[in-house]
Amino acid sequence: MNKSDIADVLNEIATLLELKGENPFKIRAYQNGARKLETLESDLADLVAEGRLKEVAGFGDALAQKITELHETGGLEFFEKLKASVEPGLVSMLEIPGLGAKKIKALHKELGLKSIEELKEACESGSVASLKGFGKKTAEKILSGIENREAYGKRHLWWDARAVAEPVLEGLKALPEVVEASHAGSFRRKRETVGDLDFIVASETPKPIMEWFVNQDDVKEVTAHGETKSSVRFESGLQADLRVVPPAQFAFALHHFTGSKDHNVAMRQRALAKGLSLSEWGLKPVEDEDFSNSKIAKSEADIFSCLGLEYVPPELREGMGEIEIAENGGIPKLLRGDSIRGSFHNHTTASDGRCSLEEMTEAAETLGWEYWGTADHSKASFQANGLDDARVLEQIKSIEALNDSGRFSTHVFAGIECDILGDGTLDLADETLMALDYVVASVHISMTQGESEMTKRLIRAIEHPATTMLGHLTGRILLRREGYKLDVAKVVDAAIANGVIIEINANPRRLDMDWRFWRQAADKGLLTSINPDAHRAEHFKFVSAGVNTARKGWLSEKHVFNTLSLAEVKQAFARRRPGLDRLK
Ligand code: DGT
Ligand code: CA
Ligand code: CA
Ligand code: ZN
Repeated sequence: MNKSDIADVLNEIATLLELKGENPFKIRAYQNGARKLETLESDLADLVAEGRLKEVAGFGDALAQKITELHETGGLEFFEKLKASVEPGLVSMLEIPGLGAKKIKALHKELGLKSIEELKEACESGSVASLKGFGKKTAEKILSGIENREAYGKRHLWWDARAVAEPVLEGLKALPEVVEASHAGSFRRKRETVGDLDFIVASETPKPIMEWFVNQDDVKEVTAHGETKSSVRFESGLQADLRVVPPAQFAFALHHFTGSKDHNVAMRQRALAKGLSLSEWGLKPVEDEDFSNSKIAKSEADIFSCLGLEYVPPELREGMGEIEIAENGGIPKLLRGDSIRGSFHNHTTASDGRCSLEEMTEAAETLGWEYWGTADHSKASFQANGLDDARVLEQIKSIEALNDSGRFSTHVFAGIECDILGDGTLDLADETLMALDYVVASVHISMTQGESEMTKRLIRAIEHPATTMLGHLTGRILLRREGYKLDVAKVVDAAIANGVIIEINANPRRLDMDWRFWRQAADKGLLTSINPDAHRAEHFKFVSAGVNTARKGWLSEKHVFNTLSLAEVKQAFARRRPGLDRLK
């Protein structure tokens, strides 16, 4: 275990002791120990090895022994026993604002409450209010605390977090004391969801910056307000950490707090192999006690280069082998948002979209897109007003008329989001499908099939000659519903074998197929298209969320179909459908 992991354990011990009503001095000793450990500049491994924990950091015998045991074995018998002796539901009650260990003990003893759910019921039924030392007001406060905790406990979509994060960063950058400022953490790594926001600022005068940060308009609660670190909670429930460091330390802190943890571990190992110790404070010879001889890094790129590595973009810092690849100069040139020249899979008023063909085309033209394509629902999605064969043929005609009219410089392709029926057949007649420029095949019905049935179903749809791409592969809705079960590798192989694209559905709630699958799939030859699944013109901008997914999946321009020019797309569609003649 490293320093911060051990500090977490010590803090947890303090909490457990508090719940058991132990001696306050003992409790404080663990809390102080955790803090000391967190700010310890010397290398823990060295101190343990040399038996100098007590001498250098001033830990007492008992604490030094526990830290050593945790460091060497990753566990602690004392801690395990302590944990087992306390009801776990009581520990989680500590997270409720205004509820300390003393009150929790009383609730447990007097009402026999063992979990937050039971506590909630007891508040609602009035039994908490009638308890001595509690009262109606306290019960109400606990209840609202429980409700807030549910809202605060959850993760947030990256897209929603961005709406909060961007103005904060702009605000920070505008402060006169700020030399440099950046996002960090999972937000900077462009994870699909984020737990909290992290900001790193370079400045010699942190105080006014902290003041500004905790006094922002939509801050609902200040959870920490220190000299160099503050944390706040916004109205949305999203929490944000700010750390201010001296300019010379900025690159190191930015790298450290961008993470991921796994990436940092791999980087530290790499540094150690060169006799260096890397941390948020700097990169110094292992044998140095402090960072006065740290290497100088003006940017993160300098840190990587000190370790003989190519620069690794934040999106790739997930501890998935990126260091080894950077060592051999193999980091790809990742896709950029401005390479996107159009998009497929968009809905219009013909099915469940909010904008007409013309309105969507106008918006696409404003974005500078060379083309965009319709993909309204097919008839099996009747709740979305899906199109039957006749309506599809009608829509093709209006699209041709619009293209012929020359009203817009953006070309419109005629496509469909055709339902994949339960048995893997497609929802429209073959002639209809072949009359379209392209077909996005998606599952919206019979989603509860087992893995092997679903896999076979998707492969059958892939093998249909009209299928151009697969829509939202797993059907997941982030933070709400798991995707359906399927064998992704088999479906990917079938798509490659049949020249079918698998989309990155760029709706911020979907981001499906997930970035974790893309690196390997693209290596095998799979193409993607970044599709906004727009249901109104403003949704075209979802494409940027899809670009994040592509970048996290190590994709470059060459892997992405909608980076092709209009002429190239036309050629690709014609190749797939030789001799195709529109039904007039
Ligand atoms: P999140 O907020 O759950 O979406 O994920 P992150 O990655 O933003 O995590 P967060 O906010 O706890 O910390 C930001 C980064 O700082 C994290 O990716 C790595 C670094 N970091 C923070 N705390 C620790 C720690 O205790 N140990 C290590 N090794 N790294 C840490
Ligand atoms: Ca974070
Ligand atoms: Ca954080
Ligand atoms: Zn769909």
